[in-house]
Amino acid sequence: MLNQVEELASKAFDELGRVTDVSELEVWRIRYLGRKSSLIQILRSLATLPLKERRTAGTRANELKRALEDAFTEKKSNLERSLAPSLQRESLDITLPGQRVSLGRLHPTTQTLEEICDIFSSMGFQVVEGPEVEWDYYNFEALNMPVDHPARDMFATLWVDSGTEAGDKPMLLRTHTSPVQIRVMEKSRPPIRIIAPGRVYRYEATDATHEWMFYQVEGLAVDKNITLADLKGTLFEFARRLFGEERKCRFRCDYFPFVEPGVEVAIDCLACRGAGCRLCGNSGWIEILGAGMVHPEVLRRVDIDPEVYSGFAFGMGVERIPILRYGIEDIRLFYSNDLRFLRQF
Ligand code: FA5
Repeated sequence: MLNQVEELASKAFDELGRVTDVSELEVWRIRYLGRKSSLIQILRSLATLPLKERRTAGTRANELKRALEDAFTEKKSNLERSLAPSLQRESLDITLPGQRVSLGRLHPTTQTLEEICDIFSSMGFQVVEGPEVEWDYYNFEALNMPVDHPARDMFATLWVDSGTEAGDKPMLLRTHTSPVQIRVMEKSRPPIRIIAPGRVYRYEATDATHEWMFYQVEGLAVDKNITLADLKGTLFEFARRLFGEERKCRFRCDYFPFVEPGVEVAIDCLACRGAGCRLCGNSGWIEILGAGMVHPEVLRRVDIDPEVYSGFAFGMGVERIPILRYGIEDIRLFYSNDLRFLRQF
């Protein structure tokens, strides 16, 4: 028993010498002084020893316990003392005022897109997306604009691959969100009610109301008995919710090969209240979208029978909405990364 106590003593002091922080010291304390430690087991088993041996072993074990306790206390205060300066150095002054975190904000286009999507979602339209790099087939051909159709000139195109090599399919940056109509109708059957927000690209000179990259939101509804009155009702309700009751909305005939009849919708210019200014090109109106009844040829191409089903579609320019609302003088401000402009929204 005595040998066991001596062995334990040398191991414990040896290990204590290697302890470098308070958490290691706590592990050491549990190992050598804790309730389940060998030393406490030895003290408990003393009663089973013959009297003589009990005395010598007991005295030595109790001495060791005291010595270990003293060594523990001393080591603890040494460690705490060596820690004090670094704790003081690292301490926080919680009375100091904090550093202001500057808040970012959503781009005005993103804010408008969210608003548009909320309005149409509440009318039962589902939000879907399509690719920005698109095949000629979806951007033009399936929309009733075969190769050499003059209406292709309405959409000055940025080509990715003109498809001149044999077997190559022409590929482009989509010039409008209307190709999403075809992608949706290829995959689903009526009733269909979707909107498709996204970027579009045009190879055209920029001015106060025209960018070469801008956002559109496409809308499409196909079902039995859909009429132009449904299109008007939907767009008037949209304009009323977005711009308020007092805004004026103008429907005029327009031509798009993928709708029949086609219309153009404009809102009275908020900057000049219809009197005419630079922003509205002195017309008093700003055109925000093109629309119409889906052409029977387009429905036929995606195997939807135009004798049974009809539909309306629209494509709206997103930036023109904040332009109208806030009287922004130039669309080019949106993507020129001038924080003084962007921070106003
Ligand atoms: C189209 O793009 C058709 N796809 C719209 C459509 C969809 C018609 C479904 C019928 C049925 P348009 O080229 O007119 O049409 O563009 C639609 C809207 O996008 C315009 O009313 C205008 O608000 C906006 N827009 C057009 N060109 C520009 C441009 N360069 N910069 C900013 N906005 C533009």
